[in-house]
Amino acid sequence: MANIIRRPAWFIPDRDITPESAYRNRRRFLAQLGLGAAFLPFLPSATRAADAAASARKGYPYTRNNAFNPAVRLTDESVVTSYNNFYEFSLDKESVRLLTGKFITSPWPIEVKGLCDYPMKIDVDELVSQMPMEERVYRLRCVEAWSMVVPWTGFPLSKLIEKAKPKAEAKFIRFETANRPDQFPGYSNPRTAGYPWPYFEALRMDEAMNPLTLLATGIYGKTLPKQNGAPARLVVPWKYGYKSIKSVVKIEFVATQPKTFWETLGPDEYPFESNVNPRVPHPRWSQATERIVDTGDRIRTQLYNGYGEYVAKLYPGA
Ligand SMILES: Nc1nc2c(c(=O)[nH]1)N[C@H]1C(S)=C(S)[C@@H](COP(=O)(O)O)O[C@H]1N2
Ligand SMILES: [Mo]
Repeated sequence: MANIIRRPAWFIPDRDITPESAYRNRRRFLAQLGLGAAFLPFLPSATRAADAAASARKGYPYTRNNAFNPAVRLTDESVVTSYNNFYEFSLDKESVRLLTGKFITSPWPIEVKGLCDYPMKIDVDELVSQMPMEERVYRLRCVEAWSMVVPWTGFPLSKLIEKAKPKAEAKFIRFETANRPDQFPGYSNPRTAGYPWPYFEALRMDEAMNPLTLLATGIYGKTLPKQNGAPARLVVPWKYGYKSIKSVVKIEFVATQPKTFWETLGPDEYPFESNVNPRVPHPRWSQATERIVDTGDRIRTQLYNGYGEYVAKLYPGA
């Protein structure tokens, strides 16, 4: 199967990147990638070498699983990494990336706790080495009515849940983002200082176990940039983007439906379930169509963001 995958420009086969070849022999490494000398001036060389070494160390890129591919082109990587909602940094999407300098994402222990037989605290790198990593292309639909198509790298959240063995009483799963007042300028920005930090989200257990639900640690064949939720974030492609919580440090099994960050701020506008649905307008705007961020094209929004085949059964009577 791997042979028939059409590799995008950013796809680098594993065998071409080892930490040594990437670090010690950068020129030959870049030549192997087909990047000419003309490419070199665009980034500081230390950044290039360090990025390549870090990606290689973590085994990126992983093989793409084409089972869920939407029949649409990928959004440009430069747009996905520079147009971000991450209110811990800024309300302004294009500023987020520029404000992540102080954010430390390694080491990154993730705590799995609550109603389960095997609670654990595990570093994200260790988790990656234990989990079945793969790449998947999903649509991402923000409640603000824009959308992207992103190649994520990660593993099905169900695999981690199975390891923790939740008890029968565990009906929901709650997630929390890191709490870093000194690293998140949004905590002290007067417009967002009053928000109920740290960011928190939750899913029903059957939603969390659905094969589509990923814990992502990468995009475009590389580790996640900070602005996209490094080093690990949730991806729930049939729900509005705010359910896909970034920079997760805590995962907790609970018996009753937890509150979420956005539900706390606006229960009528951001309800717990928040499935993408073109027929249910947001109280202040229509959800019938969406704007593709890089092209500006407007397309019709699909029920469950086009993933009904996999998730409609979770919502009988909807
Ligand atoms: N911790 C945290 N997670 C978050 C957000 C946030 O502000 N903080 N924004 C959400 C929203 S509204 C969207 S649309 C997506 C955006 O993900 P992206 O920047 O990778 O496109 O992240 C979601 N996860
Ligand atoms: Mo969003």
